[in-house]
Amino acid sequence: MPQEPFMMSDNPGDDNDASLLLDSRPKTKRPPLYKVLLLNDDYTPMEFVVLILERFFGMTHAQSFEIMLTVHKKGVAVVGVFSHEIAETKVGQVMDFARRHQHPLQCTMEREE
Ligand code: TYC
Repeated sequence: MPQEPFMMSDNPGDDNDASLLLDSRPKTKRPPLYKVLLLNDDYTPMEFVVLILERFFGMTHAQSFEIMLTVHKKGVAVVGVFSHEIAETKVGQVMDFARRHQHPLQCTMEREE
């Protein structure tokens, strides 16, 4: 049976699709950010938590001590906000370091709203 000649304009999503001309919103959606959380426990030494915050989160000794005390008193604190990949790396570094020193310290990540 006879075929219509192929026309570029038959393709949906091609340049003369009216919806493309009307939809002029710039696509500026940023990737989600992730909070890294440190959890309290009864066994990990305070100095060890301070060392972790200095080593992996670039905090001063004073900042580290303050955040460590917040976790100790409140049970949990956000210790940083990062891209998914960086947050995963930080959680991995903390969990490895704690495990190697046989401390039960827990570190997790959570998507920021
Ligand atoms: N609660 C612990 C103690 O009394 C100290 C501690 C602080 C542990 C923060 C974990 O994320 C933590 N030795």
